Amino acid sequence: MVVTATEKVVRTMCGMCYAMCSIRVRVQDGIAVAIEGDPESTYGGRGGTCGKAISALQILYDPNRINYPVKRTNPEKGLGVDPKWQRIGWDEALGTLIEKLKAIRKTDPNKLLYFNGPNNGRIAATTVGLGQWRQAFGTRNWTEAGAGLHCGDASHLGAGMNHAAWSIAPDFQYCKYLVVFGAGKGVGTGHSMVMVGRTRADAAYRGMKVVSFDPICHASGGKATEWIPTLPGTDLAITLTMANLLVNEWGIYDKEYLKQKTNAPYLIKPDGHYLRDEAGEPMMWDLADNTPKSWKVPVTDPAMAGEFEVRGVRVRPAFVLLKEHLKQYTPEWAESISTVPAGTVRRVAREFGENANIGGCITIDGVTLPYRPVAAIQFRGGSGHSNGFHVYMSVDLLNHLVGACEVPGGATGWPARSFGNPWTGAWKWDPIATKDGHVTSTNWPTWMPGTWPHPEPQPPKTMYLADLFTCCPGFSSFPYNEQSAEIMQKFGIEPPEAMFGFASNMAITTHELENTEKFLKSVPFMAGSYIFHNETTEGFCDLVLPDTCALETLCTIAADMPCMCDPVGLLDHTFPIMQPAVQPLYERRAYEWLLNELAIKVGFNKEYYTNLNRANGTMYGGPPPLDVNQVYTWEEMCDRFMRARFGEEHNLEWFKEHGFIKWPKKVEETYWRPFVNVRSSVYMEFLIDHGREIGEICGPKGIKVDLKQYTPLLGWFPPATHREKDQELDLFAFSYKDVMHQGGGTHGVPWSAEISDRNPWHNFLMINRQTAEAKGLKDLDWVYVENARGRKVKARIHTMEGVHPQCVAMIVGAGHISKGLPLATKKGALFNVLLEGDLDHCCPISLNIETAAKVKIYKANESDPAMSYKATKPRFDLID
Ligand SMILES: Nc1nc2c(c(=O)[nH]1)N[C@H]1C(S)=C(S)[C@@H](COP(=O)(O)OP(=O)(O)OC[C@H]3O[C@@H](n4cnc5c(=O)[nH]c(N)nc54)[C@H](O)[C@@H]3O)O[C@H]1N2
Ligand SMILES: Nc1nc2c(c(=O)[nH]1)N[C@H]1C(S)=C(S)[C@@H](COP(=O)(O)OP(=O)(O)OC[C@H]3O[C@@H](n4cnc5c(=O)[nH]c(N)nc54)[C@H](O)[C@@H]3O)O[C@H]1N2
Ligand code: SF4
Ligand SMILES: [Mo]
Repeated sequence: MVVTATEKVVRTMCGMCYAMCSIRVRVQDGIAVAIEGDPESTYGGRGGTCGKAISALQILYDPNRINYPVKRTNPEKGLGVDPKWQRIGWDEALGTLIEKLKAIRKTDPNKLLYFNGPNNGRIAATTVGLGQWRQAFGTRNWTEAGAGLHCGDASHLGAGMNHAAWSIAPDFQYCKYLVVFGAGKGVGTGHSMVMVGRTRADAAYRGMKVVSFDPICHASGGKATEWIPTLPGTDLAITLTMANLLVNEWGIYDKEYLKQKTNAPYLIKPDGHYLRDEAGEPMMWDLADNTPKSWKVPVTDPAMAGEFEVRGVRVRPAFVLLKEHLKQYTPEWAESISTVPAGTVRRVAREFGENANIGGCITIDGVTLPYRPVAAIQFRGGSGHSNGFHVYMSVDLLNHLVGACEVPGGATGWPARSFGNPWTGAWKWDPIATKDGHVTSTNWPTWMPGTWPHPEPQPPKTMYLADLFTCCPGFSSFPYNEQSAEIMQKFGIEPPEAMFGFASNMAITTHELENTEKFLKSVPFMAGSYIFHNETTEGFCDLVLPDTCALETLCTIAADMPCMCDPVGLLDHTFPIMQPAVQPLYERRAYEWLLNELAIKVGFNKEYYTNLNRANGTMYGGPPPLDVNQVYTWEEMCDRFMRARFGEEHNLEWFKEHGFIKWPKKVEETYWRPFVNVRSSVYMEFLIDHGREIGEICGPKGIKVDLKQYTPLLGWFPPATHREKDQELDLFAFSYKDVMHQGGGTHGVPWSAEISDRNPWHNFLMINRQTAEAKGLKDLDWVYVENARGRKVKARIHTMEGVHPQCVAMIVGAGHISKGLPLATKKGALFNVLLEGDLDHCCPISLNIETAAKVKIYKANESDPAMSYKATKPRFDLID
């Protein structure tokens, strides 16, 4: 970056997505004029950024930004209703909010439904708000718009259980063969995006092969060596078949890994439960002396085959059951479900197994490690379905079968292990063994204390039902969906009196709009901090506060959710801060500041500071940063956080100058699996009891849950799209994300909007050319896409070869109707209208909703309404 004498460079973090890469901002006479990646920081593209980062300049100076607090003067609420905003002062805005919060906290704090979105690149504000602030206020109710329920419920659950991590990525530094089931890792989306992209590009140059199963040849398929078109929600059929071929036909599996690092040798009784010793610990059969032993004592040679009798009970290792169970999943059967030719499934399975190099080793920095250069990964595309948990676990089963977990070249959860920084030892966490020898994390960012075990299901008290469906990491389509009010009423869960939070557009990002609208209209008071108006603020907020954007924000703990943005593989540990490139314009005030201000004024700052001192993992080396009997400014808190983590000399001033701090990662941190005595699950014993308990809680209330999926062995469960009864619905509709957009937050940014105007991937319905022709449709025709309930959206088609002939697809986040986003309105279509959110349409284990829909399409006129989001047809029960 060339800088003149009158200019300065500010080192900070990009806030355009949750990867939050290190950037440098050039500031001329107090005006931010250019952005580039920070070449010295490992946190990001080492100089590069993605296209979105640059457009942050336009967000900073956008004339449509919210610059002053406003209040609603129109008592009517609803999508598309004019709120008739009236500008007010901060004193009045804060006064109203403080009074409301005080009253609720005094009577019943659970009547506050706290909300936020994770998509804004303000991760600390998200986690602190949802975690420490909400807890200190005292409400057990929160919601995160479409987050989790579209993308991460199944993935984070599975990655937590099996990798003590939020997500998994291939170890691109050593991987040779990667199979992707619906993820854009390193090609446009996902965690640590640009950093992963950089290492993936190097791997491609080195010759790594990537096979992408995907219904469309967009970024994931387009950047792969091989794109294999498949139907949405059917990855499970392919992965189960690959597993069957590996273990039953070819015997390609890492027996030593399975014995030592998974529950494959645990002995299973005829009722499906573990055989346990007197202390309740699961047991294995030691072939060395032919005796059953608890996992807690050394077992020299755990049996992986055979049948044994212990205390009069016939038991078999879980691996025997798994092997037998998988036999039913043949390539021909997988083809009948997914349309992927049997020979292709067979070939990919074989290539995966052969590249796994089972038994091979590599020495890195003097440490010899197993070398398994293959990985199978997925994210929202794969597991965003009503069979999501089984999808995640069966994709990951492939990694476990060949021993490719947290070893060079394999699938690595990030960041499951950190030894702490060399100065103070802070920033430290570990994967450790807990109940039944299964792995858990000492740094887990959800409501659960760790990644395992999952609490017993309870009659729910929370609006989002994660205390009933306790595997759900905490985000669900409750209380927005059609069944919510009924279920809440049956369990005596009181509706909220107020909603407060920031940066979420839940009115349109959750699922179909009809029931979300109904719920949001029923909430008496809603206040939020935003940078732009959107469908949620205009339709439902009574009070909107002007937030700063990332370029105006100070937050030294912005990198506190390492699972979203930390350096992957062996790349250096790096901790950057977010700091203002320019002072906040107009009357914008940072949400981080607002949280502190409200805690002080409402009177729970002591609880808030206590929670902040605890934080996740061992974030602090010495004494906690905050004296809970003091009152601090946000700036003082930012300074204290840094000194407590990185030593007195690394105070706020030091970080303002340097932007980030880094230190080398050790081989044993990244490739921790061989060094830690923990096990992952290839057999889910706990699901038997969870299923029974959920049935006992829900059955008497007349609430139907698809309990068949509560089974310890991974199996094929057709997603809702495959259970749809209406034969007229001949196409699968699904959505994808694109590197140029972040959720629905960027479609109104001028540069991004201009690209979208020229790029068919952004505003069109993508359809296979032959399919369109067979329906008498041609490029640029207008059509309605309609789901089983008669909800429909109008879209313009773009025909191409690179989409499965039985599918249509749209970008997510387009089709805005908000007045506050003039460049985004009337562009593209709002895909979510087509998604139902009820229990029929969600994974009964993780609560991930079904993100694909069976639809029909038919010709429309350009002048027809953009959508008709209310159901015209009754609800059918899809659970049998
Ligand atoms: N640029 C950008 N980056 C982002 C985001 C963004 O909006 N834009 N959002 C962030 C968030 S919140 C998330 S959750 C992540 C999401 O990150 P990803 O999950 O990586 O991204 P998606 O594009 O949602 O889905 C990945 C792929 O799955 C495919 N797909 C859809 N259904 C199926 C299916 O059933 N099977 C298979 N095999 N493939 C399927 C899609 O076509 C797409 O190519 O990205 C994060 N990063
Ligand atoms: N239509 C649609 N539906 C989706 C998705 C999608 O991309 N589009 N993705 C699915 C997934 S995977 C997820 S995680 C969820 C996401 O659900 P949401 O979080 O509701 O997604 P966004 O549409 O990105 O909305 C984010 C809002 O935050 C605002 N914002 C951005 N930066 C800041 C900031 O610094 N401060 C404040 N106060 N506001 C800010 C944006 O202007 C935008 O209004 O939605 C799910 N559903
Ligand atoms: S990946 Fe995300 S954080 Fe990184 S440069 Fe792009 S938008 Fe910014
Ligand atoms: Mo997401």
